[in-house]
Amino acid sequence: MDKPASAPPPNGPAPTLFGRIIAREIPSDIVYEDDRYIAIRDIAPKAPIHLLVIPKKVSARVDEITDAQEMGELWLTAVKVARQHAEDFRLLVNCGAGGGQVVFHTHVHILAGWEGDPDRD
Ligand code: DGP
Repeated sequence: MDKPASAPPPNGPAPTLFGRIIAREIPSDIVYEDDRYIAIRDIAPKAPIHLLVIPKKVSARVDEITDAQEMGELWLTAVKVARQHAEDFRLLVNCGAGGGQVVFHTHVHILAGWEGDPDRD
């Protein structure tokens, strides 16, 4: 009998780029890891310190996370990792292509390390 068109592929959904980094299939500079999150250095840094905090539980975009505890834990982890690298920092999430998202596996950007005002010309 044919499977319905909506059935997932037999081996589950294809891993995301960040899923492949978590699985060590793609190398990255890992700065933090626990059983639920990983943090890596961004490959194209937009600040002297540019890290990405990535939940191991896959969601494509941050607005798919509807559980307050899960959302809170993501932000608490981002703050914890940020504080390991800088006293002052910026946390940023791009949500959807129109919001600048390129990798569709939820992640929080940590940007830091500027000398003085990051928005100064
Ligand atoms: P976003 O636009 O929010 O989806 O940000 C995706 C970020 O991921 C972007 O700043 C560049 C970074 N990135 C893309 N590919 C790789 C990679 O293979 N390794 C690492 N470390 N970062 C990557």
